[in-house]
Amino acid sequence: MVYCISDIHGYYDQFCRLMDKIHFKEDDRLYVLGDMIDKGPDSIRLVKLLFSLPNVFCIAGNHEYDFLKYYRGLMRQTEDYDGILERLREYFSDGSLLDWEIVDKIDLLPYYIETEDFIGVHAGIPVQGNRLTEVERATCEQLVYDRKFKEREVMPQGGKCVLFGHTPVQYLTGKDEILFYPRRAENARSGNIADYCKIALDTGCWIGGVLGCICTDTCRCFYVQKR
Ligand SMILES: [Mn+2]
Repeated sequence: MVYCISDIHGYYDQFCRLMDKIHFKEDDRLYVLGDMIDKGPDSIRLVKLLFSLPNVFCIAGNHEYDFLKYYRGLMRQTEDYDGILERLREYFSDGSLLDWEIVDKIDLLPYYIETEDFIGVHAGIPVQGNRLTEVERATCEQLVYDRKFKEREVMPQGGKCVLFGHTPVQYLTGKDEILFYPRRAENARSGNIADYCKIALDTGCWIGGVLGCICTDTCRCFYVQKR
């Protein structure tokens, strides 16, 4: 099975409980749509786990992007690499776990993923009217900070379903659950991802304590609550 999640924000324990709940195993795949770090207690512990699993594919969100901006700023100031690593460790509540390998892996994250069934981005893809622009031509900033894509009236027709995070669904509907945008009203409960133009995945685990993921093969959603 293929799963997708976003905005885990350092909630390592909750993420592990969610993976237990879906019985995530070696022949499954998980796509993580950015904002793995910041806010929660275990950012580095979480990315170390994600980067160590061959069937987990991560992209960058605005929190990884902002971290990389800070990192590049330090690199311009000094060649004292031990000092830079020290400063980077102070960036995270569990920063003592940070090493150069993790910094390099964050630096190498892509900014979107595309499968046979969907496109995954952190915040959104620029649209012209109700047409998606080509995701490979968007800038990293557009993909991680987009403010327009989440809006209800943006219903891109044609092309693959777009999965995105970044804005807690609570801010859109008041509910901590994954939000589906069907292409046509009669498809409102479809189990086929092609029947949706976009799906919002950020359940806002750092606000309401709910972390969710979707199985993109069935459009079933799974949730765990903060303990
Ligand atoms: Mn974000």
